[in-house]
This record gives sequence, C-alpha cells and structure tokens, in this order.
Amino acid sequence: MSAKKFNIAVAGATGAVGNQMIACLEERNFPIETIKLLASSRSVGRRLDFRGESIAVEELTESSFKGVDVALFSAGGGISEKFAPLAAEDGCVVIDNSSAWRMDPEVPLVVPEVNPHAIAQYKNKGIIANPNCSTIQMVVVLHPLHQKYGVRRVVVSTYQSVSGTGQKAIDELDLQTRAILNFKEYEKKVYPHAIAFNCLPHIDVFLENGYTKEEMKMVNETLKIFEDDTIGITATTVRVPVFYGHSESINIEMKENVTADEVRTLLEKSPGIKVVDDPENNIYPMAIDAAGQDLILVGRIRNDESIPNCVNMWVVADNIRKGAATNTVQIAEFLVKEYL
Ligand code: NAP
Ligand code: 3JN
Repeated sequence: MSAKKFNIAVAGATGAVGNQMIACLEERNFPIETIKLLASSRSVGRRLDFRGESIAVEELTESSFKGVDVALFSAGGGISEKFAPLAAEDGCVVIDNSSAWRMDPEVPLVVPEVNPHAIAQYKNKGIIANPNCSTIQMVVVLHPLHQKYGVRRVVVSTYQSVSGTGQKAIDELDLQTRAILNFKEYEKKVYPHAIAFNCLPHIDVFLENGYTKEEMKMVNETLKIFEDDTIGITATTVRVPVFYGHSESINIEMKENVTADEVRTLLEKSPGIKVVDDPENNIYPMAIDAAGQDLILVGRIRNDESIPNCVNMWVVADNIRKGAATNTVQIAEFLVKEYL
C-alpha cells in the first residue's frame, strides 16, 4: 500500500452493508485522509464510530462527492444509478454494490481474486461494480478450476441467509421464530411467506423465462467476470432461515480429465479459499463458521459419479463481508495501489 492517503465516502453508511464497509476499512487499515458517511435525510443526526471517532452522518446530495477520491456505494440501485455518474463527474471513483451498473459493458465487474486486471477499465465511466454476493463466492472457487481444466457447465443451488435482504429481514426471521415457538400470530412484511421454519425458492423478482432475477444475476455476472460466454450455467436461488452466511451446492463439469482429489489439492492453494473437508469427522463448511470472517469455505468435494470430469461441492461464505463489503474494500485497495 502506498503512503498516500485518500478522501473516502461511504454512501449507505447506516445500512447492513455500509456498516460492514466502515468496519472493513478500519480492520484493513485502509489509507484514509478523511471519511464521509452518507445516508438518507432520515439518518441526519445519527453518529457512527470510525477509528475511535464519532462521525456525523450526512445526507447524500449531488454535492456530496466534491473532493472525494473513492466512494463506496451501498444505498440501493436507484441511488447508484443517479449519483454514481454525478460523483464520477466530480473526479471520484465509485465502487458500487448494487446491480445498477454491473452489466454495463463499459463498467468493470470485479472480484480481486479473479479479474483484478479489469479494474483498469474504471477510467471509462469512473465506476467499478461489485458483483452479487452469490456470484462472488462461486466465481472465486470456479476461477482456478476454469484456468486449469476449463469449466464446461455449472449447476448451482443456493441457500441464502436473510441478511442478504437487509436489517428488516433479520428482524422478521427473529420475530417470526419467537412468535411461532410461542403459538402466536406473526406478521409477513419482507417476504410473501413465513421465512421462519421455511425455505423460499424465490429471491428478487420473477422474470419472463421463469427464473428469478437473482438466478440470472448469477449466470450473467459469472460470464462477464470470466469474459467467456461458452460456460453453461443454471441456478436455483433459495432463501433459508439462517441469519448470516450463504451456502451453495455447486456441480461443476470440466473439459479436461479431473478428479475430486485433484480439485481439492488445487483449491487448497487458491487465494481466498479455505478447504474444510473431513466428513468422516463431521467437518464441512457451515454458515455459522463462515459468518464473521472473509474466507470462502469449500468442502464435501466429491466426484459426480453420473458423468466424467465432474465434481460436486458445498461452498459457504459471509454474504455481507466477502459477498459485499470486503470485496468492495479489496477493490478499493487495488485501485489506490495501482492507479491513484
Ligand atoms: P439496508 O440495510 O436497508 O441499508 C440501506 C442504506 O441505504 C441505508 O444506509 C439507507 O440510509 C441508505 N439509503 C436508502 N435510501 C437512501 C436515499 N434516498 N438517499 C441516501 N441513502 C439512502 O440495505 P443493505 O442490506 O445494506 O443493502 C444496501 C444495498 O447494497 C442494496 O440495495 C444492494 O443494492 C446492495 N447489496 C449488495 C449485495 C451484494 O450481493 N453485493 C448484498 C446486499 C446488498 P437510511 O438509514 O438513512 O435509510
Ligand atoms: O438477497 C441476497 O442475498 C443478496 C441481495 C442483493 C441485493 C439486494 C437488493 C438489491 C441486490 C444485489 O446486490 O444484487 C440488489 C440490487 O439489485 O442492487
């Protein structure tokens, strides 16, 4: 990291992702000269801690980004659509967590373990996009396999925690669980059905092709990140009654000869991954272990015995950290080190 320090803004600072971004900047000792914490007018008057200082939250406005070098956005797609170009006009580089800019051909979509070279394209629009959490944890694992064996087809099913929907959903799972255990009535405000003691095969809106938008984000973002639209990908995304940590069952068919043991050996030395795979001793990745740390846990690696060169695995990560805030801060670290 260079000795230079930067003026940083966090847009959506009071949210689940924004809060974690602030924590990551602090934990990773990001070189900060000044930090601006931005949210809606509702949050004006609130204060948030950063490096032992209490900082007043400011309202995000058109002039918020003057003098800011890098802004981390997680205030929703509408805010990103409107304010990212305005921030870029003021010379600020935006790293955006929403889906607003991810599929724009001029905007790089970056996971630092996979395609850090794409960060150079920030110069096109002054915007870098952070992928969807479910995409991030999958592509970090697919990348070394694609480089060595060539990935032909991926079949993925997700088991996504409620924190992916934000604080209101965390509260809803908590309240519904308590109510049901006490034989009381419960409210459904965030999801169309109860999430407590249930699984919903429904994340984001349904599209004309029968898939949900979350499922198509996983497909389209993966192809963009790998710059390879020959990989076949099909996804089913499911919300489960877990607070933190997304799990994924992934079936990966490769072009070259490969076994589960070779896959395990390769993933053990790949960046960002921890292989947790000793089923005989009941050791495998679990959401409760993935939460609160940044590695992507991979286990249950085994040959798919129904076709050649194909493996199954179970992949778990903290969706708010590596799936959102940490990945964004890692991009910012590359950006300032290499380009600013
Ligand atoms: P959240 O907990 O509901 O937080 C939303 C944040 O946006 C709050 O800070 C809120 O400020 C702010 N905000 C809302 N409306 C605003 C406005 N008009 N002007 C300025 N700020 C405004 O949601 P979250 O879970 O943190 O998610 C936030 C966004 O991050 C999502 O919409 C999504 O685009 C993205 N995200 C990405 C991933 C990923 O997979 N990479 C995962 C989760 C979320 P107030 O507190 O003042 O309302
Ligand atoms: O549901 C999850 O587990 C991840 C949610 C991500 C999300 C939530 C609201 C809006 C996104 C996203 O990052 O794709 C968006 C968005 O489309 O910006």
